Amino acid sequence: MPFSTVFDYFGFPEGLQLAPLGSGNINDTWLGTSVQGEKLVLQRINTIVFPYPDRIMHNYRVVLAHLRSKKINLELPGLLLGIDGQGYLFDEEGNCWRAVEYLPGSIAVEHAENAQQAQQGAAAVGTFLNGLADLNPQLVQDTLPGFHDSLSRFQHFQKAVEQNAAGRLAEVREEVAFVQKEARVFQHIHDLGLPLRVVHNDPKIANVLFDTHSGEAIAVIDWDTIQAGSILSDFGDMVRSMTPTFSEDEADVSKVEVVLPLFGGLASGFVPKIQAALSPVEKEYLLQGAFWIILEQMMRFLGDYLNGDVYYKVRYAEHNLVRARNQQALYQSIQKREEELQAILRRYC
Ligand code: GN1
Ligand code: MG
Repeated sequence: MPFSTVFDYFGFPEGLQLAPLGSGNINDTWLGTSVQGEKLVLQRINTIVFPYPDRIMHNYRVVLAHLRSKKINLELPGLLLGIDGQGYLFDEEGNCWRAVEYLPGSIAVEHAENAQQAQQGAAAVGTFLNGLADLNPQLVQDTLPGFHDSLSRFQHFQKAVEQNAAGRLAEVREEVAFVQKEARVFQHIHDLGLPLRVVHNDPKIANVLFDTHSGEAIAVIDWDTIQAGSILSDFGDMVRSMTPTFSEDEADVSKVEVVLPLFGGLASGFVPKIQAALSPVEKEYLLQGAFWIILEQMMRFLGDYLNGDVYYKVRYAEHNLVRARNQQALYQSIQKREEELQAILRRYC
């Protein structure tokens, strides 16, 4: 029974109750509540996706120390260090466990309910990234080498199409053709020669915690993907998750589109927090980050569907396909509104 090893390692009190928490697509998360009502977050890291937990922990410490030294206006949940001070444990079954502090009175959402929430969420991510803007990227390690290297991901996607491992190609030819046609976006991004920075790499709205009562965004969580990358991809992931009124799981694609007031909220929250740190090329091409990341996400879901659902957790057979079509609809709506979105962005940078 792995839990007893985990309990001993972290020194959890007897009687701690575990309940599933959150909606992560990769790791498993539980909320632990002690008999006295104290809470903590326990996670099982998917080591097929994250083969280097030691790097995750290294980055966590570096980022935590850096942000704490700045006294930024965000909660920064600490790690529980365990008996050896490493903060992670491989159990007898080869699973990797770690635990972090719980932030009381906080909730996560799957999409923005209104412009104010988008603004709050994006401002928190802006504050977070601005705090990291002067952190030397060489001080963090690649937890997921090539994570947003879309050119390489595209090669893998092409292989998945060729191999057709799950025999699903015939039903998704149109979606495959769409990705192949739009893939020039990846080359364009590559050719911009964007500055490398320490970024989050997964700042979707579900990774921002809001205060249950005031609705204020109080923390940016899920730091496993933090490594050197581009600010455009973080901007893109916010557009992806904060500007539609439905989550990536919505199957009715007619509902999935960029909502201009939500985009306005996002831009007005994010840009002022980070503007001073942005280079001219980043400012000019910020919106390209949305095309990049939404297409990349469509390709990742579709590729996983073709491969037989080996990467993302799925709740039903068509889940990855539904997500891919959802991302396609969002991408197309951003194409349609590009000029308006650019005009909104220009108001802030
Ligand atoms: C995964 O595990 P989670 O839900 O935080 C994925 C992200 C995707 C996201 C889509 C390591 O994040 O890249 O954008 O699903 N994380 C990894 O919701 O692949
Ligand atoms: Mg994540």
